[in-house]
Amino acid sequence: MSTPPASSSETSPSPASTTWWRDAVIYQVYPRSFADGDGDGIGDLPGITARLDHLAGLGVDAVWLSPFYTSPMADAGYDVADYRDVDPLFGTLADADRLIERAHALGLRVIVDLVPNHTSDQHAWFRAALTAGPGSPERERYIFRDGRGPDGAEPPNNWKSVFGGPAWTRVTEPDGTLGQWYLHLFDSGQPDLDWNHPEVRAEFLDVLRFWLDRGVDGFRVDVANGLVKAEGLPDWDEELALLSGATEDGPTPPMWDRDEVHEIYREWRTVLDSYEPAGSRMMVAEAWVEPPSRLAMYVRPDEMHQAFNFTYLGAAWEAPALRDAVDRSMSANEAVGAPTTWVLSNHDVVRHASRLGTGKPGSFVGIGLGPDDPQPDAELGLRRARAATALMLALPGSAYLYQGEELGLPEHTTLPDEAREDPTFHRHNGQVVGRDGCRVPIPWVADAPAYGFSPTGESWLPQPPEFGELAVDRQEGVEGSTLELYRRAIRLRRELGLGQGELRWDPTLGSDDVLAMRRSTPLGEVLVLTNLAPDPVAVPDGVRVVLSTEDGPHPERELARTGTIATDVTIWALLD
Ligand code: TEU
Repeated sequence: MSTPPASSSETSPSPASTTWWRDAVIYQVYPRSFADGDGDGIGDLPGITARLDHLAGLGVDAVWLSPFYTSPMADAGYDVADYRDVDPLFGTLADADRLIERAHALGLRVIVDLVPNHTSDQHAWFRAALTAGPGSPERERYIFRDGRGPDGAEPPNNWKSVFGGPAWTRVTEPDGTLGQWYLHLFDSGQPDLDWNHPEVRAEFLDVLRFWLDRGVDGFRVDVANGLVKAEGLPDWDEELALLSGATEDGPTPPMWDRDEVHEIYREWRTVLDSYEPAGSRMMVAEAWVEPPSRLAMYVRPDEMHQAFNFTYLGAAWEAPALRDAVDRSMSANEAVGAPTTWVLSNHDVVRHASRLGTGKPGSFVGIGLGPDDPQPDAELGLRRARAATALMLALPGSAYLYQGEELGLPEHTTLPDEAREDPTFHRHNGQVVGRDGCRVPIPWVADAPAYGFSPTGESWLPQPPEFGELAVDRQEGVEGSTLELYRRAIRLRRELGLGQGELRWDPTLGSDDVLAMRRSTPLGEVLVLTNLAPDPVAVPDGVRVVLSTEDGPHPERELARTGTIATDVTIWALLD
C-alpha cells in the first residue's frame, strides 16, 4: 500500500494538484524490456524499481506500466489470466507494492494497464466456460455462438482478427465433439468478454478498486473502443484495421466505437472519483478512433480524463499535415474541455526514430518494419525524431514517451524470424513482421552484458549493435545527446508552463515548409520553430534560443553564427 506522491522535493516533479494529468509527461515502461533484476533475460518489477531514478532524472511526472499480471503471454501480457496478481516472470504483488511506493517517494505517479476487452484463454472464467458447455451461464460471460453452415463448420460471422486470420475459434466440447465458436478480436488466446453481462461489469469495478487500493494513480485502458459489439454481430466486409472503419458520415463498424461503451466509463469514473484527493485518479483510453470528434467523446467530463491522440503519430513529416493534426486534435478536445495528448512511439508502432527515416512515417501501426522492407535512414530518422519530440513537448496537453525514445533508439529492423514472439507475425504466417522490433530490451551500460539490461547478459530479444553507443551511460552528461535533449526539454516545458495554455500559429514565420508556433507563458512569449524545408530558415533577430534539436555540443553557437536553423531542426526561443 502506498500513499499518493508526497509534496515536492528536488526530484519531485508531480505537483500536488489533482489535475496533474492535464499537462503531465508520462513515460511508458514495457516491463519485459526495461530492466531485468533476476537475470532470466526478461525484465521485471524489481528491475524497474531499481531504475526508477532514471525516470525521476528525466523529469517525467508519471510512469505507465504495460501489463505485468498473471498471463500465459500469448500477447506479451495483454492476455490476462488473473487481474489481481503479478506474473512470476515479473515478480510478486509485494514487488508491485514496492514499485508503487518507490515511485511515489520519487514524486512519480503510477498508471497501470487495464485490459477489459478480453481475458486470456487461461483465465478461470474461460476455462469454466469451456468445461460447462453450450448454453451454460459460464459461456455467457464471453461471446460464444454456434457456427454457420450445415455442421456449424463456418464461423458465426466474417470478422477478422486484428492480428490476422479469423476472429473466431471453434472449441472442442466436453463430450469431444467440435462445437461452438468464440470471438477474439485479437489472438485466439484472447477471448472477448461480453460486456452486456452484469458479472463482467461488476468484476472490472472490483479490479479497479483492487489497484486503486494499492495506491495506483490511474489506468491506461486497452482497446477502450472495442468492449461493446453491435447487436446480432452483423458481418463487416471492410478490413478490420483499427483506424479505418470510421469516418464522419460513413458506416460504423460493428466492433468498434459503439455508443454504448461510454456508459461503462461513466460508471468507472464514479469509482475513481470516490478516491481521495477527489479527482486525482485518472484514466486514459487507448482507442484507435477517427475522426477526432468521435475520440473526444471518450473524454467528456464524466468519462475518461485522456485518450491517446494517434492522429499526430500518424501524420506525415510535412508542415501542413502536422499543423492539421495538431489543430484537429485540439479543437475536438476543446469542445469537451479536455486536454489532448501527444504520442510518437509506443509498444505497437515502429519507433519514431526509424519511422521518420522512411518515406511513409504514418503507416506502421502494428505491422512493424523487417529486413525485407526498405531500411530507414538512421541519421535522418533520429534528426527528425528529435525535432518531432521537441515540437510535441512544446504543445499544450499531456505527452507520452515510450521507454528508450529518450535515447534515440531505432527500431530493430533485422530481428531473426526465430526470435519473433508477436502473434501478429505468427498469425500472418510470417508475412507481417509485427511489433517485436520496438520491444527490444533497452541499453543502460555500453560495456556491460546485454548493455546492462540484465546481469547475466540474457535478453529475450537480441539487441542490435547500434544500441551500445546509445546506452544511457554514453549519453548521460553529454551535451547535445538525445538523453540530455529530453531532460532539458522536459525541464523547460515545466518551467515555461508549456503544457498549459493556448497555441497560435505564426502566419508570417510559418509556411508550407516551416512550422512556427507561439506560446504565451508566464516567463514571456515563446516561439517554437520547426524547419521542414530542404534549406536552412532564418530565425528572427532578437530571440533567445533556449532549446535546439541540432546535435553537437553547442547548437546555439552555430545558430548565432548563421542566424538560421538547418533542415529538420526544432528550436524553442524566448522573445524579449
Ligand atoms: O492494442 C490495440 C490495437 O489493436 C493496436 O494497437 C494493435 O496492437 C495493432 O494494430 C496490431 O496490429 C492494444 C495493445 O496496445 C496491444 O499491445 C495489444 O496487443 C492489443 O491491445 C490487444 O490487447
